[in-house]
Amino acid sequence: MSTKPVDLHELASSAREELADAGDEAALEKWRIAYLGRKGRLPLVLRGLGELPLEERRRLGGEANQLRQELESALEAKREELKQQRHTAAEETGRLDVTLPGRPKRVGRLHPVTQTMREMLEIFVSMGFSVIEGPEVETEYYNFTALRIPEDHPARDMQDTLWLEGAEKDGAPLLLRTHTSPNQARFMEQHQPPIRIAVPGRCYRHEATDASREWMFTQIELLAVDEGISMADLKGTLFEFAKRMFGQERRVRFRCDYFPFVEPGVDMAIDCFLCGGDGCRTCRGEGWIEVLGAGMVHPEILSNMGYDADRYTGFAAGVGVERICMLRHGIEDIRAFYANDLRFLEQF
Ligand code: FA5
Repeated sequence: MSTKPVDLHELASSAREELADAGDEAALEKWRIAYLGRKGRLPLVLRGLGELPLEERRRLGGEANQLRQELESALEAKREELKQQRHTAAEETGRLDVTLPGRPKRVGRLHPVTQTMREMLEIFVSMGFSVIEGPEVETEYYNFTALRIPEDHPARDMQDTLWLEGAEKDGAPLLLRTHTSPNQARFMEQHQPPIRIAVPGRCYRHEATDASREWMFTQIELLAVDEGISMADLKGTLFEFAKRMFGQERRVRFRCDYFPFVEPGVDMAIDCFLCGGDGCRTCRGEGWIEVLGAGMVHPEILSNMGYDADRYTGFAAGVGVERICMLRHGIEDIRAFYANDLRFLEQF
């Protein structure tokens, strides 16, 4: 049987020539159908290979495939070239090519800590707390003194402070608040019981950072003052919060803790999501992650605010929002929140 000799060289050079001459999208399509389409010249060659002797088939098959790749890339390049020409022409004549697809806009989203903060506030609001805010640049008085933390008291060292150099108010130095607790005094000075407030906001400490500590973090302060408020209200509120946030199965731990502005004081921790309580880097080997400090408002503070401390009692708490967000989503390192890596942030 005789087979018609296949002249790939002739095919290649006429394909290249015709492609170079194609001046618009329609000509390109015509060329594509003629050379690469299902019934095009090159596929025809490839289909005809079966009739050739093995050696010839191998050699020609390789060359034809190579040519196909070359022509496909040349087609793409030509398409791009024509597109560029259209752009330039449109720019020159001032016409807008409305047939070009637009560039998609990146859609923004809320930071995971903001999302968690809003979820937490929703829970507290549903329990009757109102949301208020206070300043991030604070006076020494509200951040420490009004909270029974006098100058030179070691409790000031518990929260390493970032002072604002050269800034002062009424002769007193200013600082970046180390916690949201200054809002307890700020609010009580201006209002009478009953009080139920939740105060979200950024706090700053001169900390050595690690997997669970940042130098900038977020807290929500809770304050409830009324007649007959007891430790049972404090525990009830915080347990209910933990259950709504994490579900029934999560374990919660209360321990005695010391804060000069409460008596008694406690801290609340939740079992580590990562190691389940065995101890790991994220929980610093403890098996628990501390999420908040709390306690019964010290009677001396209530009196200083002009309240009758025999009639009114109250509880306060300061919850760390990043820690709640970490527990919620299984985030191992707090530093990921503010490293500005979109690959991390876009997951939420
Ligand atoms: C306080 O800040 C007290 N103001 C809390 C308080 C309020 C106690 C009202 C009593 C009554 P503490 O320093 O423990 O306490 O911080 C409270 C929570 O804030 C911690 O449990 C933690 O969740 C979070 N937190 C504290 N420091 C950091 C930090 N460096 N990075 C991330 N979160 C932190």
